[in-house]
Order: sequence, then C-alpha cells, then structure tokens
Amino acid sequence: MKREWILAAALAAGLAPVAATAADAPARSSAAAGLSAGEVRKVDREAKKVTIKHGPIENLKMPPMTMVFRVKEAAMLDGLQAGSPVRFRAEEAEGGYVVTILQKAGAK
Ligand SMILES: [Cu+2]
Repeated sequence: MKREWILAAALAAGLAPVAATAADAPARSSAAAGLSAGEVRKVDREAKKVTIKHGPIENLKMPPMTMVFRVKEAAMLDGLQAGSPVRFRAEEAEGGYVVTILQKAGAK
C-alpha cells in the first residue's frame, strides 16, 4: 500500500515537470510578445532584405547569429540603418525567413 503510493507520487513528480516545461516555453516567448532582439547590420530596400545580428529567436529555435532576412514590405525598413537596435518577429517561409514585425528598439 505504502509502496504503491510512493510509486504514484514519484510518477506524478516525474511527469509533472516535463509537462510544465513543454507548456512553459511558448508562454515565455509570448510574454515578450514573441519578439526577438537584434541590431541591423545592413538594409537592402530594393531587395526587401535586412541583415540582422540577432539574439535567440524562440519561435524558430534559432541561436544568436548574424543573418539575412526577407521583409514582408520594403516600407518596414524605413528609418532603419546599420546599427539600429530592433525588435522583430521572424517566421519560416519557403526559401528562408521572413520578418513580419520590425520595430525600432529604444536606445540601449
Ligand atoms: Cu538566425
């Protein structure tokens, strides 16, 4: 009797944290509105591309790096230049990654 109770408790203790972790991950990124931090390295308005040195991108499970993104609209690049701190949302699309939200971040 007692042994069964301990087994059940151990199972519950073992399973609960796993379930909580899986549920927590999306909650944490949406807490930050799903935006990632970065710094613009290059703006190519004509090609609708922007190079961003970015921090971790949780929704794409991407570690920090510098890379080129396509942007949905060239107008999203208005007011941005190399060195601009930004917050952005990127989504995986055919043939690469597309920035769907791009905001100039406050002074660091
Ligand atoms: Cu990247």
